[in-house]
Amino acid sequence: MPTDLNRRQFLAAGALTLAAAGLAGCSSTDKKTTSFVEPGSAAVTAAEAKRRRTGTVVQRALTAEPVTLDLGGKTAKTWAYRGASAAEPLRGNVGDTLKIALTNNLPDPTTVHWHGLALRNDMDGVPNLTQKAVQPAGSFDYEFTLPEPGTFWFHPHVGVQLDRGLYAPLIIDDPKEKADYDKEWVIVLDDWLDGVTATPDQVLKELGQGMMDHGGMDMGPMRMGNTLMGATSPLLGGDAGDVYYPLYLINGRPANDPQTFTAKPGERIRLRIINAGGDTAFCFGVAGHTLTITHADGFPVQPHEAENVVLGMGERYDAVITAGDGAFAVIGEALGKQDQALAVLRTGAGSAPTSKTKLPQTKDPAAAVDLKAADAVRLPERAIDRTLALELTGSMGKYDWAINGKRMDMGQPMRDALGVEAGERVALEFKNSTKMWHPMHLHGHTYQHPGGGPRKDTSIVLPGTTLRVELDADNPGRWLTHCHNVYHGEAGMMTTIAYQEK
Ligand SMILES: [Cu+2]
Repeated sequence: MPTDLNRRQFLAAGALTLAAAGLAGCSSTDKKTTSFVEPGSAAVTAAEAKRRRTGTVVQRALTAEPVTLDLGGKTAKTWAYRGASAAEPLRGNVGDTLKIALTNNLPDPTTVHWHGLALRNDMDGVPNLTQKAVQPAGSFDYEFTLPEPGTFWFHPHVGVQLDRGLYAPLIIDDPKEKADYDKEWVIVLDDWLDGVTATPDQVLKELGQGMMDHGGMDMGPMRMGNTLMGATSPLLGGDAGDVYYPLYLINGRPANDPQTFTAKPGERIRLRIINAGGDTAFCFGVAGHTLTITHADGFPVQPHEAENVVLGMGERYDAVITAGDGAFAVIGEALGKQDQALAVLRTGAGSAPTSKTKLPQTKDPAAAVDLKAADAVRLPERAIDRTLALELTGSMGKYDWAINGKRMDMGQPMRDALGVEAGERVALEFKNSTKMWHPMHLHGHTYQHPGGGPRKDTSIVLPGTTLRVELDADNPGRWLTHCHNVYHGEAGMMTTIAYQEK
């Protein structure tokens, strides 16, 4: 019988051997051990130096702090950013240097992750992977080149802080782009509970206790504490979400105190729609208007007309509408949850829509599968050098969400990673073996959907399906890929893709 100490040593040695064998299995080199590029390495600096730069510096201060909000008469104590919000986006031109002085006035550590940006790895904002978390009363200077134009956003990458008020859009303009519209509005959809019914940490605790499988029940959503049972949507292949939210917001405003956007009839308006929710997919539309979808996750697509579009958490779509005459409901229907976020488009007389105004129920709202990348951003055809299998596993009952059966602990330094080499064409195969949909997100890259589909960084993977996407490994570093359901991610549905040192 080994002693405890010997047994621990034995197990540790076994784990190392397994990790090394796993890496050797997907490496084309004959190296016995593989080390990964460090976030602060010369390779990361060299990749940054290759980005086109304008020389302009956009400098802003951002303070994460406790605040009290008035949400349509409900008082909510929450955490938010001073210096940016849904109503006050950060904005710069492609090639500008963004310089953000973050101050942490929260009682907990935090970071800022710049969602969707192929930025330098050491500015990606992932604690224990690309930087140390910023401690209470501490600060951190983010500084990086804005790599691509488009609709992006940012949020913390610590715990479930994202489900508080800590998020805002980041809009990157291309001065050379022809503006084929008269007005532009940013529309941030969110599901809200913090300071109203619970904190996100309390919700995570409740979810962690597990829920009954309610497969087959069709009684509509039923609230149990801060969780929901039976919130289903055929658009999401069944279970739509598991968290009860008392409010749904557009640009921080609830349905009983909606924001009113004004325009003239006939004006063309570009909408930049962002789902900043924690556990809610939205079906978005403007009553009486057709959306012409022009961008997915910041990147241009061949224009596609639809009544509505579905956004999983972390996804963005840009769409152009031609304003009608009157007052119209701008709606984000919270799929499966029998509630909605509301704003108002007003161009003339007419009574304002209320929270009871419904979107026309289209059979077939648009989603990524309906879109094709614009020619300018389509990846050139190339043979695949490496395929990474990412099996999504876990269940509501055990709340053991994982990738390839491993639950990642964000509180620990990186122990292993799926390796890639710079210069490779890599295929990612997200195979959803769970009974629930997952909005999967990759940091630092924009992959392409199959068949010339859209370039994206966040994609809905329906239960029982496999989504295979391709990317060029051209941004060295250590990058997370994870479920953007903030509760699934924090429970462990995350893993790391890391560049091997050459
Ligand atoms: Cu998930």
